[in-house]
Amino acid sequence: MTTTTSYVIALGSNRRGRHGNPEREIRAALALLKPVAVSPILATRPLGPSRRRFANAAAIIETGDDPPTLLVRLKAIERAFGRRRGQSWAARVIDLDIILWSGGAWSGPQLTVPHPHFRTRDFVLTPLLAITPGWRDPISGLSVRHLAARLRRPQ
Ligand code: PH2
Ligand code: MG
Ligand code: MG
Repeated sequence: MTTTTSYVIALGSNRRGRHGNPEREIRAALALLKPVAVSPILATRPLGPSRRRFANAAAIIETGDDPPTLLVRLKAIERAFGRRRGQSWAARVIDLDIILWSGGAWSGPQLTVPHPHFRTRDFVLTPLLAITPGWRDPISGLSVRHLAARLRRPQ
């Protein structure tokens, strides 16, 4: 028997690669991930030191992989797209982050799920809102819809 697990993946790019501009890089990565749901691809302002605008999207995938196994696969795709390691906030051809999974919370040496910062990142929550508004963050107990509304509320 194989058990299927659902994952929410965030995709980001702010550098051209062999597939073309950031939007094309996202489309090429989506083709490999074979998602069951995909958000629109948005142009977003960079958070952090990189000056180039990003293309961002989110997707739901279903797989038998556990989180560390999926992470290895995502990193292999990042490498194949020409991503260099070790410069975590530099411009990148593709960034594939595990945001949520159907198994609740996961913590290991390389990986924490839910993604520790997704609750405060508009470029993650806005695409998520398009595909999984009702998905509940297992840590805060709040839905994606609620987290997005909270982030947008004026302070
Ligand atoms: N990713 C980062 C840092 N800043 N800004 C935007 N708009 N989109 C991203 O995907 C992004 C970012 C680190 O992973
Ligand atoms: Mg990443
Ligand atoms: Mg990232």
